Amino acid sequence: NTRTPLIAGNWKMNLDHLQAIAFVQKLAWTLKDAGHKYTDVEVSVFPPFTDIRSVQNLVEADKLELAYGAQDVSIYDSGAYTGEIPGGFLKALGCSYVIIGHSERRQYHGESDEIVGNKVKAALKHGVVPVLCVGETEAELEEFGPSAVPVAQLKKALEGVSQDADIVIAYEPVWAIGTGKVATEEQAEAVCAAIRVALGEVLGEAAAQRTRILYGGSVKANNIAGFMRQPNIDGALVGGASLDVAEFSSIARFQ
Ligand code: G2H
Repeated sequence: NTRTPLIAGNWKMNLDHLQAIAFVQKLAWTLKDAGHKYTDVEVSVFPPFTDIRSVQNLVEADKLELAYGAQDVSIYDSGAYTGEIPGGFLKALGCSYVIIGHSERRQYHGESDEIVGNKVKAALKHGVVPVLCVGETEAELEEFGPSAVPVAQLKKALEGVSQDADIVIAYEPVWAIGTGKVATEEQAEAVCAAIRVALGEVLGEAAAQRTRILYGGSVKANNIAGFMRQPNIDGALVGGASLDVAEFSSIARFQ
């Protein structure tokens, strides 16, 4: 396939803007030293909102081969929505991507499939690529089997999205997030393959072939290679292991 792999570092609520500057500088040097080619594997970081301007300055000043994005976006464009950040502001800060529907937002902030779908549309409207997260809890896995819940979440979130939309999907089994419990390569591949079939049904075959599907959930340097060998896994959304420069840059090299 011709999909460029994407290694995405979801910092969650870690690293303030000063730590972010030090981290991004070190990451860029480490990747460069290792001979990393951005055109072969795209690397993106997802810092907290308050870090994005600092990351932008650094990336632009030093012409770093590094993408960045936000961890959430408002469904609104502007107005009286205290605490919200709209897609237009992310675009203005050079964000390529925005994570949408992460299980932590679904769980702790009550984000429904409908809200997630509206956020996907809000991001697309402003030219920011949504990284749409789907995944099942352990109880859902037992009740409905491996791919039913992620596929249903995907279909709901993509209602009304155009066939030529540029999106990324991240399959993150909730039972494997930050728990150290990793899905096997075969388990992850089976769900990602089912997601690709569903993408074909909703957005058409061309979109299904073009769209990158990432695996997320306790990805580390010592398990990335196995995931990247799978035909339907095009990268990883990395949480804990994205906070360590050496570990994250190893992951970006699949080793
Ligand atoms: C899943 C993942 C990144 P971790 O949330 O989104 O985190 O790699 O820590 O399981």
